[in-house]
Amino acid sequence: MTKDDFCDIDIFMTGLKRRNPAEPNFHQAVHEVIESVMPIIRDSQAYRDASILERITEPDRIIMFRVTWMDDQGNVRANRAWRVQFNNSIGPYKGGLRFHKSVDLDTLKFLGFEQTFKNSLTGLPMGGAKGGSNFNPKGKSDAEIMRFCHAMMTELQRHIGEDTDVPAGDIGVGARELGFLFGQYKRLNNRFAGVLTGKGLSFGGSAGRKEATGHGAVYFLKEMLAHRGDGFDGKTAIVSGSGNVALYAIDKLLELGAKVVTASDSSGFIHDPDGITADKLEWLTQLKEVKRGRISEYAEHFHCEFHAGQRPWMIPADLALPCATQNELNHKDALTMINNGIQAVAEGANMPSTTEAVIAFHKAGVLFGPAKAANAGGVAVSGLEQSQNALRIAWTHQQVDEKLQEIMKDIHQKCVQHSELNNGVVDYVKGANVSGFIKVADAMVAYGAI
Ligand code: NDP
Ligand code: 2IT
Repeated sequence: MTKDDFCDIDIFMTGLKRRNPAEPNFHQAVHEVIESVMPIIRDSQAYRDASILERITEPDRIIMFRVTWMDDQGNVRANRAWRVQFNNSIGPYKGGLRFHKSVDLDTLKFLGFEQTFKNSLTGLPMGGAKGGSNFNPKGKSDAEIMRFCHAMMTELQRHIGEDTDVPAGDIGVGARELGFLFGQYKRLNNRFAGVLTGKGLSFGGSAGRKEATGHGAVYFLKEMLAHRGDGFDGKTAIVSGSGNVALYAIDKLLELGAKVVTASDSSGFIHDPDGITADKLEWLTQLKEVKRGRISEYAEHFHCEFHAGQRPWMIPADLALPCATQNELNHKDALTMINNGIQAVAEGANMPSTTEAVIAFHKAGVLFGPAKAANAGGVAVSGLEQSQNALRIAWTHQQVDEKLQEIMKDIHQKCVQHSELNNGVVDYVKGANVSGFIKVADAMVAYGAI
């Protein structure tokens, strides 16, 4: 293959698929970035000479290991875990850990690849990584979760460090899991250092980290709306998920004056046409964060509809925030939403919209905020947690929130600067990909062939 072949998207993708067979999520994530950045690769002799595309799509290293733990019945159980250290050109590896039965190498490679550009967009010195396990936390006792987390950290601890790789939470990994993970790191290493983010407030966590992804996604949506002279007043929103990202996205939407009519989990969604109020959200947060109950209980408690096995995209609304998981919003959903008059979509989850759905939104002139820009607030506040840990200080909630708002504004500005108009609407996908890519690629060029 010649260097010029790397400037042809189809030829490049054929090679990538051959090198990474049976990894459709990774292929999807790479394809979207390559489409956006190919014009600048064609224009840049330096990027071509450095084989940037070939290198930036290859993880620096992948660590795969067994996690052995004991369940409450005394059975010995084994799971598989990974840490994909994708790229540390602009800072120590940084990215979450996911515990879900669906986790495999494909999922973690797509997430690590996306994280590299998302972290770049934040403007903070963070490389890209992702990790996790196919451990299924559903139905497990606190003691089982603790034993699994301790066993996982027993191996992971040798691969992480505040200047090496700093994991955090993701699906199935929240405050409880991060506490167990950090406790085991500290026990094994006899060091209290910022090797994880999303920690509890009493042991080095940052104010505002818990809220940051959801709040940040709504701040990004606010910027997209403001850019065309619009706001939240009188708008209705549909949200998927009822985990960390969804709950705090709903919280900020309510604060800024939108009406939120849906939330979901893996069993279905609730439709509350009167709107989720602050009191109802408080109840839902308790249900999900403390009782670890099912979303259908909301419908029973507040007497509204529960749609089993369905996603909320059929409910008419002005705004949509997919905040559950990848590829949860497909082409058909997008067409339904467009027919129902959707105006803007902000991705709280990672890659929740399929490629065809994104194309449909663009064609219809819908404002579309892609994950790596819209949900970057979470990792941005993780970066601020690292800074506070390094300085051994703690900023107030207000200080962190002000910085988060500035960062989301800055990401929006970068997207506008690096995009082009698509149907008269800013192409945020292109803007985010190009802006995130350039910083990482320039660092890689500066290092030479390593
Ligand atoms: P949580 O585990 O807190 O919540 C996940 C939510 O999504 C739950 O409601 C869960 O339902 C639902 N869900 C998960 N998997 C599926 C599935 N396969 N089908 C349908 N519903 C599903 O995770 P987070 O809120 O932290 O993460 C949500 C998304 O946001 C993910 O894509 C994550 O990568 C992304 N993200 C998270 C960040 C963070 O800081 N936490 C930062 C940036 C992005 P159930 O409980 O029934 O499984
Ligand atoms: O997808 C993500 O950005 C996260 N799960 C958060 C990563 C982090 O390091 O805070």
